Amino acid sequence: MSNIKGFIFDLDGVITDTAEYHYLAWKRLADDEGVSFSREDNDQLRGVSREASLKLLLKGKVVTDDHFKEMAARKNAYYVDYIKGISPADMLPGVLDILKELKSRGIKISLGSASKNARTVIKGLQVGEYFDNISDGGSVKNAKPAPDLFLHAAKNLGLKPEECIVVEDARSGVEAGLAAGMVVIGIGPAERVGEAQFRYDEPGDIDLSKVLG
Ligand code: B16
Ligand code: MG
Repeated sequence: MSNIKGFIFDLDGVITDTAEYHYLAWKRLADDEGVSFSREDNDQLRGVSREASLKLLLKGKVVTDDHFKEMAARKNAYYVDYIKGISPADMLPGVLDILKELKSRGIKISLGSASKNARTVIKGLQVGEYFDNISDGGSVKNAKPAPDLFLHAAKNLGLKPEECIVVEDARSGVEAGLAAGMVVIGIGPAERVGEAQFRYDEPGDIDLSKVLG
């Protein structure tokens, strides 16, 4: 894999674990609306955009466009409140060392997150200096599993897709990376990310020597 010149990291589940805050915010909205919502339901929303998540949460319940938009905004307001306290201590173990090693190897780094709050989270984690580019929920129209977000990231790094490795914890993200023609490192169980060329249980387990050759 010596042709690799860039890494594109997903955010939630790879750099930090914001899934718990997404859960608390969706749960609060579901309680407001009298809709049932469990942790298992939340796991289906991993890597899924805000609007697509809300559709899944509503489980077919019919609502007006205005009510839908208001609910999406309300969930986000709850979420933004939860992530106010994010600090460097919220980095997943070992990830900072990986970012440092990639930098020392001269490899470019991008974020490739579905979240429109990605910049706020990166700022809270205080790791902005490691990123040559941030592609987030506002960068492209088609969300994962479409390849658009990762192609946007590669283009902004000035690299070809085949020169990039994507690190993803969501099934939709692994599909997006593969559809973009990139090498994918899946984080999590094989049932979820087994389609990726490499798989590790935790992001800190990534063996860069093995992946980069
Ligand atoms: P927002 P990722 C994703 O982040 C989350 O996994 C997913 O739960 C969330 O709905 C999505 O971002 C959109 O987030 O509402 O903040 O725009 O894994 O792509 O970094
Ligand atoms: Mg993720």
